[in-house]
Amino acid sequence: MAKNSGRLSDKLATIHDQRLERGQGGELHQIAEGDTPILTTAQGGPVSDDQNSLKIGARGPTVLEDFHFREKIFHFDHERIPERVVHARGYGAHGFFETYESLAAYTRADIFQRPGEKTPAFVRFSTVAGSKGSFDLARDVRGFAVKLYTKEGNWDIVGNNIPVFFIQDAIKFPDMVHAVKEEPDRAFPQAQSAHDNFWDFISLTPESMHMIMWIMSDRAIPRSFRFMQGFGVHTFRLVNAKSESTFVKFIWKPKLGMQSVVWNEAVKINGADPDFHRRDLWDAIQSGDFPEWELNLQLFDQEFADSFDFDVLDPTKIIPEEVVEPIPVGRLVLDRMPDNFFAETEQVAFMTQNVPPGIDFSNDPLLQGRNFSYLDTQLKRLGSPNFTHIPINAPKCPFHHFQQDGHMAMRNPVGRANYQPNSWGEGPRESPQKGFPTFANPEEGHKARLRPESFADHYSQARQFFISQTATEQRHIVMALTFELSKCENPVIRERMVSHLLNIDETLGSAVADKLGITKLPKPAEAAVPPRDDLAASPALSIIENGPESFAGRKVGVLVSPGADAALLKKLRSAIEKEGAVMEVIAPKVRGVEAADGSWIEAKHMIDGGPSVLFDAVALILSEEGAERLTGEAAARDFVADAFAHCKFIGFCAGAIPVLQKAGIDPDADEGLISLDDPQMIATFIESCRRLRLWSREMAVKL
Ligand code: HDE
Repeated sequence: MAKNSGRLSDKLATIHDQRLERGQGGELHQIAEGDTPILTTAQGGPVSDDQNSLKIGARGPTVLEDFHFREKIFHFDHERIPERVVHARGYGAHGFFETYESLAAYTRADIFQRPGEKTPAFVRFSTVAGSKGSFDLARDVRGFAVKLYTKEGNWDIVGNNIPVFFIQDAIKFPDMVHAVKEEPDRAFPQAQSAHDNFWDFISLTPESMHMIMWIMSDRAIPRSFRFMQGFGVHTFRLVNAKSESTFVKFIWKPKLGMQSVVWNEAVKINGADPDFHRRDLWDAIQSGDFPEWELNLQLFDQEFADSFDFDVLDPTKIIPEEVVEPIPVGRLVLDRMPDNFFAETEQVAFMTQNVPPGIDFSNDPLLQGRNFSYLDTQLKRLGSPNFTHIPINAPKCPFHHFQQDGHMAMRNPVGRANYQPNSWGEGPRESPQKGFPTFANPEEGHKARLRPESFADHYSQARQFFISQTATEQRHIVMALTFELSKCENPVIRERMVSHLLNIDETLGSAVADKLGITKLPKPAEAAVPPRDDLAASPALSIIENGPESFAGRKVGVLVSPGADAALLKKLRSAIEKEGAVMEVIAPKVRGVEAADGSWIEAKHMIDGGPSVLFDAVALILSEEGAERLTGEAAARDFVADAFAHCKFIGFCAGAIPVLQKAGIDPDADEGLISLDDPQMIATFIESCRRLRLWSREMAVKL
């Protein structure tokens, strides 16, 4: 900080530099000069002036000698590292994993030996298609990558919120990713699959049909990271101390239940708050409402694998929960945000090949390809083979090896011996007993570029997913497909997609065709093997069927006006908070409003900045006069109209009725509109909110 030297230029430059500190009572006061650390260069040299570069005279040229300026700009110029090719936009948090019971019978993995054992964890959630600065509510798969710092090395479960993938062989990944990202000539659209290239590739890749059902479903527009499931996708192995292997699939289930938004809402959230998901995680953790997931295992043996309808190595297939029941084995709690986004969330390096002894791979060809890819990508992004020296990537258990040197080496071997075997008695040695024991799976065959015939059924599980959805969710799939395909300029691509949909479900195919204005249905696509229609519906696949039991963790937005009923608002707040939910007040002005009883109601948002799409339910506590004024405001009308159209529960007092009416809503339209004039009804409002949405309204509003 430049101190006053009496020069006019210093005064001009430092006029705003008042370092403020918050006192115990929350008041701000200026920090005393002696308490401020001295600004230095990266070399540690104290800086005398950080406001003016070194010049010949006040208006003369800048001199090369200004090492402070040079270093500062040099460092700034190099602040960016390449963003991830996929999953560029992400948000992470620290936490821990707690083991419920010993799983020693299945795995020797240290993390699963002792009940109650807590293992530090870091999780990064992400979207796949968009760039780092894209919006959160893209229709997209979400990454769900978990790093567990176990006592036998880091274990990364680099999963998604969808249990299947687009492709069966890793060699198709670059094509798939090129196709979904912005088109190379025009460099748009950003973070959207609704364009020709994506649907061209998909319609020529029938193995993607199961995944298409998932990403056209509400799974691809989650309400928040806290309300989505995570999946390891591939079949892995657990290996016990006797070298016996059990196949396993990993599933993370959110304690708060699943929840998604509707598409019209997602589009508006992206405008109102592009950081909706990261803000949600930040707010929850900062307020002490720590999100939690249970790790579930689906365990099965070779005999089951041989008898199952599909190949367990095929990553476009699931094993329905009704067929192999998931067993909860521990919980993941996220309780701390990173101190610095770049250092931790941006630099964290997940790798599928990071597995501790007791966890092993299967031959899933997608997993095998990933095991190659992730190491490569870290070198490109982090720029040095020493990326494990960055604290977020370093193991938290003791580690010893002879790797040395390279860019940014922070830890080199100590002593004379940097090799082994050596006669100096120095350094670590391998341990056949404790070291990673690769499962000795017998392998044989001819070298060939082949796709197994057991991977050939591309439609049956897509159909199973579709028929497992509620009518509301099926409608959303139809609408999503229609929206996406309507953005394709080439009608051939639309028709080709419809020909696949007809193989999945005839009503689905014809509904989409109808909405796209395709009058003559194409023939169903040629299928490698006949699609099956005998797979039973799996209720576990529906979000609506697996929603929460309470409204905890959700948010109610309450619109107030001057003259509002403060007592009613207070009762509402206490009921909402008792439920474990959050209430936020929206007012015509951000400072808040004066209530009828003269008290002051603080607001968090002004009406234009707090649209109802940011909340799970809304309430209107308005005075007659306040409502009258709000009826003239588009933002207020949109607030209620959107809440209604998105099937949200709406609590209101009598004064608010004109605003409802102005937005075209009959206050008696349905059970989702709840009068709060009788405070007893607050309980009814909260109980209704537990259902999250009044889906029966959807047909009436025809979004
Ligand atoms: Fe990834 N993936 N992936 N992926 N993936 C990356 O690694 C790759 C796949 C997933 O928050 C990259 O560090 C290949 C499936 C997540 O940092 C890269 C294939 C699943 C993340 C890469 C796949 C995933 C990534 C880019 C096909 C779900 C973000 C940056 C064989 C099970 C992790 C990076 C984070 C990131 C390669 C397919 C999940 C390029 C080759 C299937 C959650 O290495």
